[in-house]
Amino acid sequence: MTAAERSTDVAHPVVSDFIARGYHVFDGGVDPAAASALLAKIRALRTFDADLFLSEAEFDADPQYIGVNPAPGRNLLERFEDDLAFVETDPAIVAALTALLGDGYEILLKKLICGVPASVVPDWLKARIAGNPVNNLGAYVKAPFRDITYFYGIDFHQDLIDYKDREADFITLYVYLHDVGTHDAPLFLLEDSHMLGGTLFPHDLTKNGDGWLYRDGRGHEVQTRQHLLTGKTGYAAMWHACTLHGTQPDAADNERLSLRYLIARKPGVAAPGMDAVNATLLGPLSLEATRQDLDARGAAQIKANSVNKA
Ligand SMILES: O=C(O)CCC(=O)C(=O)O
Repeated sequence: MTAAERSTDVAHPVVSDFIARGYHVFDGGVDPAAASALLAKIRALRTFDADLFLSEAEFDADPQYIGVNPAPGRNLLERFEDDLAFVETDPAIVAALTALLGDGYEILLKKLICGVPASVVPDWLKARIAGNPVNNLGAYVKAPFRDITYFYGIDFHQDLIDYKDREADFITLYVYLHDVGTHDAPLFLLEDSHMLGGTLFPHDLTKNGDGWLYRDGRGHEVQTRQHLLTGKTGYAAMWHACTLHGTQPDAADNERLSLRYLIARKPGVAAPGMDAVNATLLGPLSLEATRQDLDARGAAQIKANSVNKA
């Protein structure tokens, strides 16, 4: 890569947005017709109703908290590779990813996320998970349906949470497959939170005004602004692996269906955009431990939740 190409990458708006705020929203998003067509195919395969869930007795007979999320061979999106071109070859997305991560960036993971509406979550389950910081419902969903990740809200977290000992050299790309308003469990994102680098989950957040005071436990703090990611079909945004975000339980009658990608620089490939962003962070780029909310089986051992007070 030439010096001129390097400076072009660093000048791209996605890089300045990541430095200034920790995220970037794509004006106009991606092709809404293609998003709707994919959504129709998904809905033809899966009904998002109470039948997704194990009974309480079935769950208690053999609780499984690990291996209950999409993985290679158990990922609904694997059958839709061609249908995902509207995201993966979208010129604005490709240009932003190239500016941040360099050539040949790689997709670490792509999956469908369902925000499950309150109307279909069984009462026994609601009672058990009330107040938990991470309500990923995979453990309670019947095995054949674990090719999607199901959330009933998740407290503010960094996507670094799943990657201990890995550098924050990756981004998350989120695409809404239908219109998402304030009642459809939109993502809440804390602007400027990336600045403190990696910090342990659950995070030290105090609500004030239209945002949150965020402390890293190492002597730094940053005043963040809460930004709600609402938008039309095809809405697309990406954020840094240290940017705090979360969702409240879906209070609407309908599920929210979104695409979630994690995309990283290829090992050994120059990524001047991401290097420029990471050079501005005050805290570490990687953590030996990312969370302290789970017991040895992977069950919640802390009851606390900030985003539900947002
Ligand atoms: O879509 C959601 O409800 C939350 C997803 C999320 O924050 C994540 O996957 O990191």
